[in-house]
Amino acid sequence: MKKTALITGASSGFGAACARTLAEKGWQLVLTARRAERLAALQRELSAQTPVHTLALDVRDAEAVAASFASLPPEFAEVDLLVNNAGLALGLEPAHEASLEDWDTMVDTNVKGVMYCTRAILPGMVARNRGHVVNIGSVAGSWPYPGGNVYGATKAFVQQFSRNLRADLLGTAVRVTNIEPGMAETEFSKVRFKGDDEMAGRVYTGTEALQPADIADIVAWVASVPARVNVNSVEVMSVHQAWGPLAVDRS
Ligand code: NDP
Ligand code: 8X3
Repeated sequence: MKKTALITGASSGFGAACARTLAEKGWQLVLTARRAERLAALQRELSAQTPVHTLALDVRDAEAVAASFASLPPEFAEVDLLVNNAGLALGLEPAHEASLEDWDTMVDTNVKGVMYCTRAILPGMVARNRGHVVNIGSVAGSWPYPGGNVYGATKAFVQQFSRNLRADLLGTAVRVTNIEPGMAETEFSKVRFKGDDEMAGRVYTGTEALQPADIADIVAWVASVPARVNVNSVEVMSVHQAWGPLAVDRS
């Protein structure tokens, strides 16, 4: 019988790539995001390969997350792999100029969405003593940069939440991994710059960023290692990205 992966944010970027890679590796899929038409297109693409169930869902809606995960069709109800991928950055302004509304949206999606999805799926995993939660964190959760303020802080939450989950799950076979990518070419920058394609394009111009399939391969790998192995975290950057020096004000 096929194992079931539930992917949030499957309508684009890493999430869609995870769907394609996991389908190839023999997983059946529950694909969720807000844009139902994108999920339907992905379902049409993949359903010859593997069973796919789609769920239009906003991860910020605690009740909708709990209700829709509790009423998955029986053949998809036992989730073996939860990929908490839905997330976003909004804006790159310094903290004193940033929009509070953007900050709320990032906290609601990247922090609370991950909490809601995990809390809904985890009891079944523990009861079955089987399962894996893969969170998509970011290098921004460990390394500060100007304008990263709340986005980076939400990913620091994801990092520590992942570790604390594993602490709670000791004694079970349920695994937790935090994947921490650097710059990757998805719709991330288009969302961050609110539809400004030129600004978004500039992020990736003249360099070679990570591609969605690179992250999907890592998700598939951490899920495929022997059951005794828990990959706690994977930090990954393009070879064209590295850390900068500490900043000093000499004005
Ligand atoms: P994309 O913008 O391409 O994809 C983001 C996905 O998240 C979309 O499928 C979107 O679906 C979904 N999403 C956003 N808000 C919600 C919501 N409220 N409810 C449900 N789904 C939502 O970006 P990426 O693929 O790059 O982003 C995926 C994850 O990777 C994010 O958590 C991001 O922070 C993280 N990340 C990205 C990096 C990058 O450089 N690209 C690097 C490090 C981490 P829809 O709009 O249809 O709801
Ligand atoms: C996305 C990577 O560096 O834009 O999490 O924050 S970065």
